Amino acid sequence: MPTEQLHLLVTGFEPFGGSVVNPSEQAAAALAQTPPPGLIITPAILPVDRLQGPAALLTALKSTQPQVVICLGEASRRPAISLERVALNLLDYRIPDNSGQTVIDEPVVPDGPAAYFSTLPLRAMLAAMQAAGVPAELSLSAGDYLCNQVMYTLLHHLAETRRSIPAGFIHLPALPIQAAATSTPYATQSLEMTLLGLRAALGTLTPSAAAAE
Ligand code: PCA
Repeated sequence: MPTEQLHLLVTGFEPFGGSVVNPSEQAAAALAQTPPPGLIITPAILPVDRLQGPAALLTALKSTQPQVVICLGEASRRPAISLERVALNLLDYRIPDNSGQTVIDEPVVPDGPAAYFSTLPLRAMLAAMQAAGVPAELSLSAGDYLCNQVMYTLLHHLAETRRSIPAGFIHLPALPIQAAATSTPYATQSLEMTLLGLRAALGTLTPSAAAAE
């Protein structure tokens, strides 16, 4: 008997801020290559560009028509996987994007709602990651850079198109090789540990979790 499979879009970002790797790019590719049982994962790597990043997300969303969307990004210097609760309608880039563009105190969507909540099962995902022995936490906000912009764009698009599928953003710690490249090392997480956590989190998604669409 064929078993029902859940289609996920999992996005990552290209490297940024002078780094040559991004854990989110590697994690999205690895998850798509070896997905947890019952899941079919389409990966998409987004440019760290204020216009092209959100546009690439919307293109991937339209072409894959997923039942769940999980966007991944790097939050270097955070010691644990962060399940983002809120996307703010605010851009205030602390560093330029990869095209050299900076945005200060602008909305993601003019006249859009102030914020959107993640619709992923965050508490269940947190519990699953911690049970797997992976450092993880809930995080109030995805910040005010590209990751927040993509999370807001995602949730705004789904709201505007009246699609109530589980969707949200997860920030990942930097990889050890990134801290090794600096003279002031900081807490990191190996890709293996990150993937263990993400696989546990994805295991909380069942076809019934996405049936609300
Ligand atoms: N992290 C950045 C943008 C790209 C990424 O991986 C952020 O936290 O906004």
